[in-house]
Amino acid sequence: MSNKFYVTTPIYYVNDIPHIGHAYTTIAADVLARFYRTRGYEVFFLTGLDEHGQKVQQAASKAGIDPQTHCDRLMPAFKNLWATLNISQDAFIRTTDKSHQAIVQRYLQGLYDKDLIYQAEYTGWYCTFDERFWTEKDVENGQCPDCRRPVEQVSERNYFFRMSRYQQPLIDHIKSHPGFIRPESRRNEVMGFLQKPLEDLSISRPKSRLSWGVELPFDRDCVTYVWFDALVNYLSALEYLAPTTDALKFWPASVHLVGKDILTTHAVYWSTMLMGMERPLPESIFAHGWWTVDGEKMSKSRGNVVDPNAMVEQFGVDAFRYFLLREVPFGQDGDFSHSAFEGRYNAELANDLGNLVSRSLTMLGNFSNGRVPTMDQKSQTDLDRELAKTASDLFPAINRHLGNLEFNRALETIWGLVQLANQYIDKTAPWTLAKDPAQDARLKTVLFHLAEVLRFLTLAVYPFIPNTAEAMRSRLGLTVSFD
Ligand code: ME8
Repeated sequence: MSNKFYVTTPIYYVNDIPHIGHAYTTIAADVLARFYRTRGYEVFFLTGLDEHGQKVQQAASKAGIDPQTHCDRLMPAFKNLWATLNISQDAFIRTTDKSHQAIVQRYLQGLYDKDLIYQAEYTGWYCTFDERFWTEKDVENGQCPDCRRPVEQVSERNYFFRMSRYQQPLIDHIKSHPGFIRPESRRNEVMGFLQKPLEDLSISRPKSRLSWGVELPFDRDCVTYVWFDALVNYLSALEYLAPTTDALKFWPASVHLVGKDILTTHAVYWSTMLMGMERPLPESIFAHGWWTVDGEKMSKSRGNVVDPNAMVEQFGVDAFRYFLLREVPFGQDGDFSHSAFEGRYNAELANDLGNLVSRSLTMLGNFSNGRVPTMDQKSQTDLDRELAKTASDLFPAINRHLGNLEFNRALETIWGLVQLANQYIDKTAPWTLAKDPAQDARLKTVLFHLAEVLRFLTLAVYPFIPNTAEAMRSRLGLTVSFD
């Protein structure tokens, strides 16, 4: 089989319209999917919606409609945004899909039959917002340690997944697979978390408290915990949404992209669930950082939520994609501000790249009738060799950086070539060469090198800014294929 690459985003809660944070993860996944497709990999790129659970049920009841209608109404906001942002997902999963629910139930039954799920009375501190119990030692001043909202004591019959059994195997796995949790700082965090005894995981909710979920196949009075339902999407989609019947070959996933807020659920819950389900663990889980806006936490109440649609309307989709991945190293927190956005837009997209393309095309048009001339070896100089060498080093560097999910470094390297090419034009001054017929061979060589660099750049920028790459391709009359 050819090389395969399976990338996922979290499935987003349909409790509100998507914002910059959702767009960020999804754009990053799209860049990887496009990049690996151009390299001939068989790619499966999955995104979708997490439609069950308390948050969605609450949002629906606030809107005064039933949860399914609520999900159906909000779903297009996500799908349309992904179309606007040029997201090339291969499948879009909704956890209310009947097939997904049946698969979740199959896994639940399988674990239950193996006695990996058991029933017990549970009393604990419950955070409604986070939909999870906390133990006595976690709770401080009656508050949830995660969201700081008040918690309440709840006692109920519950089903538990024997997560504790997998504590040591998980520690061993993380130790023997250095790339499993990335970046390294996050890996250390998870290892720290695993220093404390790992408890069994409550995977059920009584319908009396929460009815909006997948029913437990072995107890009709309960639905499953939303995270059990949600995490299974990464496997269930391969069974019923992939275009090929042998899509399970994509498992284990190459990389699950997640925000740092949901690393534990992926690195610990999902990994131990997979161990119980006797499936291999994903090759990698990468936790990226969070965006603040003008230095502040983004929130509805502050009124500073960045709407990706508005940004695209103002600056175009490629500028938005470019900024998000260029501004902040993936894995670190970052700040979004209009001034930083406009700064990069003007300097790097309009000035550096835009000027390079238009100057080069104008000169190719004026001095070479719009044709790429043949270069003359004898008239080559060190300037040409430096440019050609930088161009040929570009793809190995992008490959390395994207392998490490260093989107910003990949872009930095590409823009290094853009800037070098602009300097090359300034130094070689083709407009002066064109005035002297004795310099004809030299002029041809310079124009040849410029056209070559534009060809390289068209391919290099494609995963990040596909519309721009398409425009460059057609303006250059290139026949290169991106897929
Ligand atoms: O957690 N900056 O869904 P969710 C960067 N349904 N990224 C952000 C962000 C911010 N300010 N805010 C949100 C869930 N995100 C679950 C996931 S997966 C099996 C289930 C991004 O709608 C980031 O990717 O709350 C984060 O992990 C995701 O949105 C959470 O989206």
